[in-house]
Amino acid sequence: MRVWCSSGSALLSLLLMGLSGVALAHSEVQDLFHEGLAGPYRLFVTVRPPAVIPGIAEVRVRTEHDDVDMVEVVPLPLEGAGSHLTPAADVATRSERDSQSFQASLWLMTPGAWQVRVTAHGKRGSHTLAVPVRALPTRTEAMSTPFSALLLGLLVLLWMGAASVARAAAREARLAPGEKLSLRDRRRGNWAFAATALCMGLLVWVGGRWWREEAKGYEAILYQPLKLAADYLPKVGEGTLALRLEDPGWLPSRRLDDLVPDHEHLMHVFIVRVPEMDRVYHLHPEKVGPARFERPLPPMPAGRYQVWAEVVHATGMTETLRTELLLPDVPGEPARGDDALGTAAPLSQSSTDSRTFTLEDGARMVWLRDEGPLSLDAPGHLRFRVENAEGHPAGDLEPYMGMLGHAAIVRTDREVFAHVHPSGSVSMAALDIARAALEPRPADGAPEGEMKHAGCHGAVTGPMPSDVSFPFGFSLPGRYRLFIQVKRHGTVQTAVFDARAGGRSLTPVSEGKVP
Ligand SMILES: [Cu+2]
Repeated sequence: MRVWCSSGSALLSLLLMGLSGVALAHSEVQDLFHEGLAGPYRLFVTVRPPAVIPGIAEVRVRTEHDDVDMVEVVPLPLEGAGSHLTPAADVATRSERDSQSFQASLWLMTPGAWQVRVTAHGKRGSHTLAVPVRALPTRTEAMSTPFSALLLGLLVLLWMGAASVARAAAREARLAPGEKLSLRDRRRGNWAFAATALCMGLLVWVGGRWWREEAKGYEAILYQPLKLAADYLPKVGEGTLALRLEDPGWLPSRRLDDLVPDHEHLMHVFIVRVPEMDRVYHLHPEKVGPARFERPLPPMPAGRYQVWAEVVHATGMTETLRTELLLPDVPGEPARGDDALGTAAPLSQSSTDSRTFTLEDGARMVWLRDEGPLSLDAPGHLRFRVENAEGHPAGDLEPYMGMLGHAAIVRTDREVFAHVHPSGSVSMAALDIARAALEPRPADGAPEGEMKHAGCHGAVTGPMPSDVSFPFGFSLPGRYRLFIQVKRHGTVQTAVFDARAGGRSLTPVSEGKVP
């Protein structure tokens, strides 16, 4: 910053930036949430990853109890040699308004899978929690017109100023006091003016080229998710979904054959009919070949569908891939295994503020929330209660893929998608990788799968509960639809809620106006 303000060359680079019309700036990124135990301390960690890498991740930690004296945070690669070389940790600053909240900023230097280790120090000792974080350069931003105009004005000023100084020097430097300018002096001055202006022009042109090359270089490392191609195979069974992954070539180290299961499946797919979002399908395609997955479809009405597929690489890098799919009426087969489906009122006919939903089995799910739109940047718990027909808490929720509930939170313009669990929005598989380096592995024969997830990922032991909650916060404004899935008596039930984050509208919004 010092150099920026004091040196002419920095001003020149600023001007060159103006000419190229591109600047790198912060852009919107969905926050990550994780709630878990660091020893005896329950911590709610929010990470806002940077949109530009190297960049700064903002970390917020809230402790459930008031006996934590200090919180330290440190970023590490999620796996590989770097994951064992812990640099010095930063001490998080305690909030003045809330003594149980801490905040820190961390540099993430390279794109890929990272983890943030959070250590809580207090009366009950020092204990650490690891939170996986994706560091992805996602965007460059164009410079605003007023700023471009300002820089262009400064450029012209500097250009003319330099040329005028050269003219004056060439014309008058050697004149004695009081001596008049000769025609020759004037000519020499004009030549100096022209030559300097030309040199400056050349400098600006070379600088502009250099800047564009830099911008192009950066654009080449911008994150490109794996490409997803979806096809409908009517001839296979009653209709099958075929998915194919393709690597657009982003990081040479990314592979298609290294996917690992995340809560028991290699791929989780959410299919939502658009634009009304009145049907949702949560399917788990199986691998049928290299980068190819298939799954029989349940009965589905004809229409246009948005497909989100979630995969996790062995590196702990999670990716959400998306595509669209046009379907005719699909005869389909009844959903099997962990596959589930749900229906809801079309977006255009529903309120942006719904609190109860009648489940297919006659019970109802209630969203325990405050009045009005949801606050932005206010991480907390989205709480839901299942009540039986008599209006009493049902007390019969069973683990579904190892967890008490699964939530898909979708902004209605489909630009934001989050798959959230009672432990947060970080991937379970990445969480296991992060935790493996911190904890001794379970001994051979220790219960895996459902019980492991139930114990580790915020589910329950003892009597079955009625409530499920998801640590989450809305960091981007807009209208959202929430698909909440729980399992009762062996059947998955899907509830659908609508909400607006930020803004004020609580009236029904028609499709043309969303979000
Ligand atoms: Cu899930």
